[in-house]
Amino acid sequence: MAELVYLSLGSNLGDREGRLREAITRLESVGQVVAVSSFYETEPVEFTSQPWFLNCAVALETSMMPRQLMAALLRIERAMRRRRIQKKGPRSIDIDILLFGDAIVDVPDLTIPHPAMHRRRFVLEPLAEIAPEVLHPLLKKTIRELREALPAGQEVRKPKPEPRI
Ligand code: PH2
Ligand code: MG
Ligand code: MG
Repeated sequence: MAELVYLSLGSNLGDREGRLREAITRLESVGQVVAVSSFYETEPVEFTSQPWFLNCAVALETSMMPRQLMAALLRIERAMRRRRIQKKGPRSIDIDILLFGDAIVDVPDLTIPHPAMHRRRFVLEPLAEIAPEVLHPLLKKTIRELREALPAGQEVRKPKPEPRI
């Protein structure tokens, strides 16, 4: 049975737009990409002394199980030569699982829903574009409600029209 999964993609090194597009293309081997948000120019948060990111959200239909999906996403990151040097630091590509249907998963190295998603404007702004009414299975609030509850700050700009893929 296929599940509808929401992912957050980010890049702040090199050709950021090209990286997001390449990752989205590679996701076609993991499932069916059913929606892609605009690409947002976002201020780095948590580890702040690094370049601005380009972030987007992707809806993916997949029949993989959560850990299998996680492994597939790590393989894409590796194929795209992501290097892990600084935790939360600059990266060529980052692909995070936000929601996996309404599953709740908490095993070593994998927590779903993503434990920081409701605090991050760079996640909620793109996600609200493609999934405003989707319910966070733990917080029982919609993505739109979570975005509206964010405190001011964390600059997010929407410069790019929706990518045609
Ligand atoms: N990812 C992080 C830490 N900080 N900031 C922005 N704007 N975008 C990101 O994707 C991001 C971040 C850790 O994965
Ligand atoms: Mg991340
Ligand atoms: Mg990650």
